[in-house]
Amino acid sequence: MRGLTCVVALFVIVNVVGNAAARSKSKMPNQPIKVYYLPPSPPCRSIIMAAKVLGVELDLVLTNIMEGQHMTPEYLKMNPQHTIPTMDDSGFILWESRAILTYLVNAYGRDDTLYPKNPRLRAIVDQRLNFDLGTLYVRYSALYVPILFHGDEYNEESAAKLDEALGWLNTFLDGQAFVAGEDLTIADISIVVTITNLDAFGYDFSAHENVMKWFERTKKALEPYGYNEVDAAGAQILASFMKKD
Ligand SMILES: N[C@@H](CCC(=O)N[C@@H](CS)C(=O)NCC(=O)O)C(=O)O
Repeated sequence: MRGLTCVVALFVIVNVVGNAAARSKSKMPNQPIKVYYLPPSPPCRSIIMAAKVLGVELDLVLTNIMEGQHMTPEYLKMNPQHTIPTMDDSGFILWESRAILTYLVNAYGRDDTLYPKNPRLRAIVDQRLNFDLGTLYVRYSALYVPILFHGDEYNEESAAKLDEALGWLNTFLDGQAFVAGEDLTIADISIVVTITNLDAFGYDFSAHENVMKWFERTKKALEPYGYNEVDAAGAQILASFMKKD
């Protein structure tokens, strides 16, 4: 009986260790995750930085939307909405950068700091991501897309709307280091690309002191994960569109 107990105990130990090994193995994709991208694209930049933070290898597929490479039948079959970034993780296709960010942490995060599992902490990250998607990035685009891509004049009304959103971001940052609390999360990685663009375009956000300080903090935190070569460099490409004529 004693012998049997030992055998059972040994089986349990081997199984637990085996499962743990399988779990830690399954933390990395079987093959590099394909991401269809273009270097200046802000949502693509956030994905590339997040993957670097997670240590997940990407297979970056250059997709020049200026030349219609996102409108081919193959691309439309994969993503009928024809946007970049689009992710292909061994056949699992996903677009919308914030959905990709949450997927990457859920699937491959070694811990949950970037996207906490605690429902209330996670809800704050989600709120910030939704604020970015539905408000900040929309207002940024309303001001800058016409300037960058249609050569339009600076629109004061759109600028005031953007500044109002930056004011809200400034308030979120009252008394905390990052946009969703004391730790860097995917909400910071998503929001920082917009702020990097504003910085590259010479937008004066000095009235928003918390945003200024957070921007410096976040740049520093992301420096080892491609802030300069991915995010700042991409924003400079966009800024060069503006200076063209
Ligand atoms: N909300 C989307 C926006 C994606 C998006 O609009 N990407 C632009 C490039 S930055 C694009 O693909 N434009 C081409 C198109 O929509 O046809 C995300 O965050 O992924």
